[in-house]
Amino acid sequence: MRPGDTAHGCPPDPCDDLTDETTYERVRSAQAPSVPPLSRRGMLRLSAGAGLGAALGTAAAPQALAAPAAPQGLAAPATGIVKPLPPELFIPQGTNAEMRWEAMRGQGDLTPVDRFFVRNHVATPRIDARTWRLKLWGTGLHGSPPESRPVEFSYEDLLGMRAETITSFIECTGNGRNFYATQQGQEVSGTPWRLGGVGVARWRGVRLSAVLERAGLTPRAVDILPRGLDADFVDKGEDLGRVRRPLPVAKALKDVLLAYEMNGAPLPPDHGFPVRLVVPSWVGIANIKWLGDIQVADEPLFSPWNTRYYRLFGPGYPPEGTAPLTRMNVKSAFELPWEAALPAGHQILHGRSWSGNGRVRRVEVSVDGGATWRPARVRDHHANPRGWVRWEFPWRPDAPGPHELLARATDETGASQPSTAPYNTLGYLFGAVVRHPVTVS
Ligand SMILES: Nc1nc2c(c(=O)[nH]1)N[C@H]1C(S)=C(S)[C@@H](COP(=O)(O)O)O[C@H]1N2
Ligand SMILES: [Mo]
Repeated sequence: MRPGDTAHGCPPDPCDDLTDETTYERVRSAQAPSVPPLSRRGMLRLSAGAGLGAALGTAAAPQALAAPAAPQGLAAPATGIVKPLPPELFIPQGTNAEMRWEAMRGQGDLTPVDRFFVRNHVATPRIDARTWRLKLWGTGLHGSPPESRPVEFSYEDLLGMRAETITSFIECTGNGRNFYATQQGQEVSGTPWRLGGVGVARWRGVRLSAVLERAGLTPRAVDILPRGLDADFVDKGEDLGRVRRPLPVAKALKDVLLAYEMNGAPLPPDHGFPVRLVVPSWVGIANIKWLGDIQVADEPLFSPWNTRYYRLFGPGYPPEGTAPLTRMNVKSAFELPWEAALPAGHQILHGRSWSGNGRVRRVEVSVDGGATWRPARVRDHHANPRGWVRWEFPWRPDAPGPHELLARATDETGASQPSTAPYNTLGYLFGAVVRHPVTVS
């Protein structure tokens, strides 16, 4: 199998590009006409790991795959996050940490690790790379009947394979969720991020396609299910098991990386050490951290992370939600504190824009509440399609007092930022223009 091959056991036409949302939706809804959150079918899929437990000769699959637990003494503070979270760089969000946008002011293209946002369902696990193994198993691999052993890769094995480097953003699907309430008066559930649930890093690692190929990917494989080694996620008393989210083989072969380095250093514990998935342009949840195993299947796979979460639910959507979300949308942010105090007189405003659809082509700024717009000066015109562009906008405030700064970007597909975002109960994909309050004195 090579990246770009389309033979995955289905006619080329609908399987051509499962990274295309419309195609993905069509193919997936044909395969699973109705998959309500945690349906019986989903439950059966969820228990499919038992086959691997048997393969490993152990009673329970999850334990069999778990890396050595962290010594309790090393446990991080209450957040479960290991790195320091200085208040000038981060806004605490429960088990997560949001980047303050003013922390990007004066930075280069990349988000330094010390300020990269953290989104953890549970605490950051401490994993020993010497004993860690990545296990691939399932019906989508050659010679991998349920009773056979998984194909294993050690950390050293991966370091010994051809390395590839990509610069890509990772963004939480709920980034901007706060504005459903504060700008649109709509109640949604989930972490109330403003815009700091995003970061751009240079990721180095091995192509997932190379590892799948070595493991014996068959043309019949359609979905893979990467799973983290962090503890089970419990949602309102219900144990949903370990964080795992299916990914179509077509995307897996296209541009997905098994990353072991971030910005030139080994992955930090909070960002997935020893190895995480980097799934460019897609919803943050696809980028599974602390990767332990990957199921490769010749049939569609389901987990709570593509059935009850990471779909759009609410009025106007089917009861089981939309198809699983894939690409992120267009967003823009000013490199300013929220409610910044700005001087009177001439100044340059700075910001960044990004899109899961590809390059940002144009950015406009409004300083009069959206009545008039003027183009910002985009600095990174040849920007890589998986990153963001930096832009500048000269401004001389007309009067002291409160102002709202608005920025809106348009990407290479023509997608732009509307003035309101379509409501969905879980508050995903807030892509509307954000009204950034500042006070001039
Ligand atoms: N194993 C595991 N992988 C995970 C998560 C998690 O909680 N556990 N969170 C996901 C979500 S929702 C996001 S947005 C990204 C965040 O990556 P970061 O913490 O490195 O910024 O990781 C994803 N991968
Ligand atoms: Mo996320």
